[in-house]
Amino acid sequence: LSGVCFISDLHLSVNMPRTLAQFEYFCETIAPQYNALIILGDLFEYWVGDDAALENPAAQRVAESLSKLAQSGIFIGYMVGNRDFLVREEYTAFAHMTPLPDPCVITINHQRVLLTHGDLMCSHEKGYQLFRRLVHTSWIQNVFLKLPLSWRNQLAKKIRNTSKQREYKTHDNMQIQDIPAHTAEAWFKTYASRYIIHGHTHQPSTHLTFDTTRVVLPDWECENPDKIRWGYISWLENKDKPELIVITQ
Ligand code: OKV
Ligand code: MN
Repeated sequence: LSGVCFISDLHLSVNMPRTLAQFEYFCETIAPQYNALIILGDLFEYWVGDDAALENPAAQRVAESLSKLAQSGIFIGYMVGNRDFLVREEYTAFAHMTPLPDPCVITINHQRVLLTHGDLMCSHEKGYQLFRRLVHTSWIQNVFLKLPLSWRNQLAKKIRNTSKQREYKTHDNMQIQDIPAHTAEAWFKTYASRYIIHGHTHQPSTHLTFDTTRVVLPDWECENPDKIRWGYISWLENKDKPELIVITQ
């Protein structure tokens, strides 16, 4: 068995011990069956700078699991998401991951496959796209990263709480809307790809048209033993299409 596997939206933090344990299990038993593991963002629930990883046991355990995988010869690609976008080279190198830009095109079995976290395709989320442009501005990131860690932690917590309140006010359920069809179409065209693999929307599915396939990764949520959800996309070497695997209990 060989090929590539994809995961995203684990939203790991110290408050997610069971989801973290599930990720460690995944790294020990499933990922080793592939040549490459590609992480498509939101591996962590929040990130305020690579220096914070030193005092974050979850970030340390993730790095340990990934380093073991890398040492066994498995390529680990990592694209940041909308929550862990401040992960930089210091942490990716520490965890033996290779940073990937968002979006990027890879070739599998002579077919162009577009990889993206997915938030950039949420063109209908105007408020979010404004927030994204702000926090992706390099000088604003640099100012933020120069603040003392305790200030960054406090500021980030405030921003998360404000965002949560707003989401609860606007939607009764906290679901992220699916990608608009015309946006997906435009991305397929722009990148001349037959496949798009992404996460972010937490709505795992395979969307087929006559000439395109968009496969959406599941989020991971294993804290409640009666409501477990995790999964990955498996693209085996000799197969011409990917397979979405979602485990729920
Ligand atoms: C990540 C999201 C919190 C969504 C802040 C500049 C600024 C970076 C930051 C602070 C917040 C990331 C880094 C976090 C994502 C949220 C709330 C909603 C929808 C600044 C650069 F502007 F304050 F100077 N942040 N954190 N959200 O807690 O990880 O994606 S975070
Ligand atoms: Mn996301």
